[in-house]
Amino acid sequence: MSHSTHPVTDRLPGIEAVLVALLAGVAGVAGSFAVAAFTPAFIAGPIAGFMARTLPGALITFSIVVLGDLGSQLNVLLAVGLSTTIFAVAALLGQAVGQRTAYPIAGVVAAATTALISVAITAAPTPSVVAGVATGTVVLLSDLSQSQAVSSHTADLSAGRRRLLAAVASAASLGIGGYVLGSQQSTQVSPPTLEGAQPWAAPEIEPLLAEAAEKSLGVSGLEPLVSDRFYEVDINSTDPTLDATSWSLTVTGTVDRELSYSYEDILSMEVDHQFVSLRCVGEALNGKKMDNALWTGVSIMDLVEPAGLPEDCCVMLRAADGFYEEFPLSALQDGFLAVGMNGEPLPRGHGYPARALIPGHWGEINVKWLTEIEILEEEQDGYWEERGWHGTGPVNTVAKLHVINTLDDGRKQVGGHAYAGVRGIDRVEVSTDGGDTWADATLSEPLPGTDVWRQWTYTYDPPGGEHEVVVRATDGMGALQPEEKSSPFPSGPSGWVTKTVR
Ligand SMILES: Nc1nc2c(c(=O)[nH]1)N[C@H]1C(S)=C(S)[C@@H](COP(=O)(O)O)O[C@H]1N2
Ligand SMILES: [Mo]
Repeated sequence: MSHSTHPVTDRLPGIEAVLVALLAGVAGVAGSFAVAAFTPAFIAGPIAGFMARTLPGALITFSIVVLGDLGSQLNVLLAVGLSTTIFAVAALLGQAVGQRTAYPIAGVVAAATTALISVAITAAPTPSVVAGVATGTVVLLSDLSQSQAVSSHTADLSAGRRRLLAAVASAASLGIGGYVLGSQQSTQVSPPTLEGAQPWAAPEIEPLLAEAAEKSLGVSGLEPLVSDRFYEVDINSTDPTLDATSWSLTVTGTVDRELSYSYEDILSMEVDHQFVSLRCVGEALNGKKMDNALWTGVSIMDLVEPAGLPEDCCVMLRAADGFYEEFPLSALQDGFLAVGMNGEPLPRGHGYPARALIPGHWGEINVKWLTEIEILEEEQDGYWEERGWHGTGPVNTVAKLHVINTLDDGRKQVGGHAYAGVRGIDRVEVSTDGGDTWADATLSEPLPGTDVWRQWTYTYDPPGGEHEVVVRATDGMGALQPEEKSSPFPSGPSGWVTKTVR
């Protein structure tokens, strides 16, 4: 094969070169995914994060409030597209250099450039090298097949076709292979085995989980009191992968002395197991970003008090993913540092190795992947407050309507969860006539804990035809949930949930 026979007429970047480059880019992204899966080492991870951090707050708010989960999916899709384009530029560069020399180095240049760009963005060598090899392979194979076509005196058109076909075939197989490999990877991190320290496996856990199962109402389709699928909300589309053995939690700022705790330090402290519910300030009124779990952890005050605290003001919690949230020092009093969830080490998606739980407050200050507790003398904005949200305060009272069943006898059964943070839930009422008349719903028996949701259910004979079901909760202070509807932005959704039932 002789590369000197490259058609010199092929001006770059012709449509064909661009297509080959894009295919090579697809293979490169798949190669990165094959090794990194959905971790920050995946090329699209940091790019999606960068976009989420730098796009205008109004656009992000629109995405959260109007698009919901679709918004973050679009962001990931956009990041994958951008990553493909970036690798395609590397492939184009390879082709351009390859054309100007007598040596078959297009693939090598494409591979090296891709790997370099990837490592600069992700700081992860292995997935970057694999991405480079995948990109380079597509460029190399398309290059080879073209020179073969040319040297076998095939017509120019056919040479171009063969080149493109080789790129399609190699990119498709590398792409599918990479996707399958990446999807099969477990991205859960297992904690280091520390002798005698597995507080999430304590004997108290099983009975508590059993209690939650028993107290859950037997309403078909209603999530039990300990959520099957706990929602996740993150500023990044890939979760950090922290190594607990090198992780530490520091107490800094205006303290008498700064402190640092290792994972082992925390696991050897006195632990407690608490049911705590979380709800995201940015969720829809009847959304599903409200859940409950049994958490294992230690008191945050036990960690910060030895540092010597000032009289007042604030605390900033900082995390390994670049997230930070600030709130009054007083809210830290009942703060809990969780290392376990439902009898398991804290899952990566929920903050492994450790997260804060601040009872009664919106989800956002329950900082995951916690690395620093900074004591402040003056107020500062947190990540979401810089973007216009007011999500550091106590949650709004809500009764959700998630289940509408028709029973065998023709009656309707409705149900959901009610939550009011540390105020607790005392009562849930249901109206089946659009709010004219009200009846009490049945509530699940309360679980131990100060910040736990309850389930409610109500069964009734449906009036003929369409009717309006309305639900409202009364908190433990006797306050009725306000009727007036408000958007999640900026301080959380409120209003009575209403649904038309047929
Ligand atoms: N480090 C970090 N902590 C975080 C977030 C984040 O993006 N990064 N999201 C917050 C938000 S907005 C919410 S609602 C809760 C959600 O916790 P979950 O994902 O465990 O349900 O985590 C909070 N803690
Ligand atoms: Mo949130």
